[in-house]
Amino acid sequence: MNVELLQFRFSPYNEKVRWALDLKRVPHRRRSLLPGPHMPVVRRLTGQTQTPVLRLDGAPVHGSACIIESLERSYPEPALYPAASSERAEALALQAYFDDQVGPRTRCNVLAAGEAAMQVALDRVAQGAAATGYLVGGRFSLADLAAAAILAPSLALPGTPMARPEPMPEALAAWTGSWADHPGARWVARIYASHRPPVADRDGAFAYG
Ligand SMILES: N[C@@H](CCC(=O)N[C@@H](CS)C(=O)NCC(=O)O)C(=O)O
Repeated sequence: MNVELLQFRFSPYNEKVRWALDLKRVPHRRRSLLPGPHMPVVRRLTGQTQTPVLRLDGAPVHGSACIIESLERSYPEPALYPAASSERAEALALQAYFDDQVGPRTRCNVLAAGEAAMQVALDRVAQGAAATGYLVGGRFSLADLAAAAILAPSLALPGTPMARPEPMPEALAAWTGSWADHPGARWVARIYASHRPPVADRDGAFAYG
């Protein structure tokens, strides 16, 4: 398959898709777009303007959840969806919570709503993963990937594709620093360290083998 990702480099939704591509070792190209000038390019392909967009043999798919669903069909191994249907439903519901509730709110990290959403989300992962280390079914799944990627921009995660350039602006350093000791933040760092393949985050062709 000819696979091309149209992306923003620093974006949790794009990071979800990159993580899935890297985990499944899908040979692909990444095309980084500049916010603003990306609009006509993305609109022409998908009728809307959000990234990520994945072109699978030319056919564009948009929305990180839809893209990962397409990848799961075309590249089933390693599976990100749990095999049992009840666990799959749980993982998809957690992904929807992080994509639709947590991501948009924590983006406004200086506002009280952003802080409250971050607190609830970190508590939720800390509690959800307390028994087995994972959110669903005792093994790494879409739920862990989505939670970690969406929480990553609010945490300092040096050495990962979501690391922030240093030095961070003061307000951002204060925001990321304020969560550092939360068990949920430590869980995100552990998931990144043990399940995010360490590939270079750059444009161009990715060939695995
Ligand atoms: N629900 C979407 C959210 C995607 C999204 O918010 N993308 C942002 C970047 S983080 C974007 O491309 N914004 C530019 C625009 O809307 O024109 C997904 O899961 O892919």
